[in-house]
Amino acid sequence: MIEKIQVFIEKVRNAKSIAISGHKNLDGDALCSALALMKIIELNFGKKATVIFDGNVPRDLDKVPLRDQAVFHRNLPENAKYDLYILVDYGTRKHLGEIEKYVNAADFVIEFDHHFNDDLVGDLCFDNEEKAATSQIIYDMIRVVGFNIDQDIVDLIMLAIITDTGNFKFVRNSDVFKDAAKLVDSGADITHLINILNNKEKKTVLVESKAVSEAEFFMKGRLAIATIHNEDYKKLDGRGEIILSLLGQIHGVQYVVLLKEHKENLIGISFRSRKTPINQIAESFGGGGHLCAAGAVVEDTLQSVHDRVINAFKGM
Ligand SMILES: [Mn+2]
Repeated sequence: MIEKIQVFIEKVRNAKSIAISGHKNLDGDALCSALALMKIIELNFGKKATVIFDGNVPRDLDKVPLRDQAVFHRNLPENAKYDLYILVDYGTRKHLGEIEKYVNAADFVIEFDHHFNDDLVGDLCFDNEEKAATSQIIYDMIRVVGFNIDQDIVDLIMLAIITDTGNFKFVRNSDVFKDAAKLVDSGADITHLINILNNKEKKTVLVESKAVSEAEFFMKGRLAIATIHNEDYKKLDGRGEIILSLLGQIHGVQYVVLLKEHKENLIGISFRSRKTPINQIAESFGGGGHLCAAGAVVEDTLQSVHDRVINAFKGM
């Protein structure tokens, strides 16, 4: 870790221009880890790194500290080039979207990530799949080096943990709580930070609640399927995580599926399971993911995908 951090410090110190990005369609961990790193570089190296994103930033992240510093890639100056590129929480190369060309053009790439990836993009990699959030890897580095931090950095690291653990529901080890305890001691106010995230548009919440109230139930109530038609999909803003979570709270429901009609004949499917792995079902639709939380995008009609999903669960 120390040797790698020394390389990190040297590369940041010598870079003339630095960019930082997460995966396309940012989530809380990707955005907040990127902004935290930007502020660390500013405070400790006196340099301005540019946070660049592709895709959408959900409205619930609008009020996170320094949000206005993140630049949509199309708003960059023409011929923008960065000699040092830092990737955070990016997943795999195919999740980079349009920023991949800037990453490829950089002289050196550093990555911080907690996703499984067998094709690392970085020349210097701080990857740890055990971490609940990428921001925890950055927090480790802060403490090893003794980097100066401020309230924004503390809040951003905690926000990344809060969002990636679903408000601490998906915590896998005590590491998260140790980091969270230190962040609270450093001034992070969890109630305030969760309130920052309560910032969705009304139309989004109405679409989410409609999908829940119109959900269908199969296999004696063990399988719930919610559907979002294209006209509502535009109002969704994000992945509809709360639809899956609400249906999963119902007594007896073991599996929840959310069908999202991105456009005609292009259907996003999210699969959730309480216990039995469903990643193979996602794979049978050309997708993948974690054992109990997976997804796919399928070129087919909504009705056909709906029927294929019910078939895929037969015998479960
Ligand atoms: Mn993450």
